[in-house]
Amino acid sequence: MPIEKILIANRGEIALRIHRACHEMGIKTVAVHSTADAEAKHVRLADEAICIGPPPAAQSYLNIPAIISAAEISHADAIHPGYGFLSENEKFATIVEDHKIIWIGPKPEHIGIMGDKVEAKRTAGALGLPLVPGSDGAVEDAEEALRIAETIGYPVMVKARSGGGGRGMKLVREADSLATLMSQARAEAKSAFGDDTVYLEKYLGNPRHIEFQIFGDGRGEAIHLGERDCSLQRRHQKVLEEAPSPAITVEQRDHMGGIVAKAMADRGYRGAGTIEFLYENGEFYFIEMNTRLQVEHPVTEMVTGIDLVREQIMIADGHPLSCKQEEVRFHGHAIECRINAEDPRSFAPSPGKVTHYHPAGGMHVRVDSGLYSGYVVPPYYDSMVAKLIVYGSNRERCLMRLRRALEEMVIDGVKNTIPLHQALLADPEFLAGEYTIKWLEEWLARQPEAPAAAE
Ligand code: MV4
Repeated sequence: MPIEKILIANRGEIALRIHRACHEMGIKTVAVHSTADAEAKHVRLADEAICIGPPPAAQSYLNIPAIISAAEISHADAIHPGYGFLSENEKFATIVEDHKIIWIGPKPEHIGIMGDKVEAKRTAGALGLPLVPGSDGAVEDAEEALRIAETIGYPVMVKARSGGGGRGMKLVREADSLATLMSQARAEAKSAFGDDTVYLEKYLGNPRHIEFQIFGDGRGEAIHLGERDCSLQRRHQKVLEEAPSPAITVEQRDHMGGIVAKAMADRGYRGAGTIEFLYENGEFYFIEMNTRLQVEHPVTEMVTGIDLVREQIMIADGHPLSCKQEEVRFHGHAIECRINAEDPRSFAPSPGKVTHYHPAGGMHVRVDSGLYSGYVVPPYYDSMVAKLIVYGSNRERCLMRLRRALEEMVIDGVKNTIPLHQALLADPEFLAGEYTIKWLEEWLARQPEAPAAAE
């Protein structure tokens, strides 16, 4: 029996994104929501909606028994976790499968391996991916760390095995501070993740963040859908993403893409995944792998024409990949702006009632958002409220269209980051594609007046 009903274990724009793919496939949807999200757009559109708890995510979107019960009661065939929340929780994936519910995601063991950054790095190395030079696995004590740092050279980074996304990292500039910073990193990792295991890497001073989208069928076939450049970020929160990367060539994409796809095929990886690299001086260095759909997946959809959520659902339902590598074609350029309900200058959250909402439209313009006029942005969750994704036949035309779309878009009643994106689009370095992971924070520091002045 094919999948007929999917429970969407998420909220906001991604819940709506998944709902849309389901209905295009003739699949019914079950929304699960907290009391704070009873009026959410995807809850209204879903075929069924079940309240699973109070506003705090720990009691609702992370509440495993409540979500499994909702799936049982509604007779959902499958669960799509979206991103964040339970999407990379090996235990949850295992419980879902134990209940004979289809898990729309990677094999639980692969979620586990990639969640352990030491194991992930070892696996990536064994599969032939280029690594950041560093310790071979966990580092036991300061003495060992000093020895390794001596051979790779300073500065080095101490990273937590259970970290990722920037949490639990320490930059060490010289031998004198290594022991102290390493025990600090251990203590912070222990309290944040309950795991004080750390490892060591050479510090890359000014890289770009480039990630490859891959899909596997779980039976030894895998393809890549090219890269995304996610270097524009502030405090580990991505602000804008683009595909392709302005920094790499078609040959580099084909080469690295081929390596990552082969690695995933060899592992029997199933579903969507993202392989993250730091890119510096023409070289790629693996840092981690995400075993989920990502926020920025639409830029890949725009340049490949492939619906990634549909692909996830098809694979989970036992179908082969929808195309072979040679059939994947890359066209033009796409950029996504993350629009947050935040002060565009201070980034302070700005929840509240959206009095007027007019999404941008027109050719090659996509807005993924659960907003509508009268919607109240709740204060309990991530502040991202919309994604504006724009396509152009090349980067320049994409930028022109993006400028036009930002001009058109109206979100009144809550402060938002549209003015930030407009200011970025006036910067010559950004327009030239010349930016690294450090660039945005430095740019923000030199902005004299609030871009919010335009509001
Ligand atoms: C690094 C690095 C420099 N050298 N590793 C941050 C998030 C986590 N995924 C890995 N991160 C980094 N690892 C070495 N050896 C710099 C970062 C980093 C970063 C990476 C990607 C995107 C944004 C970033 C912002 C600050 C630091």
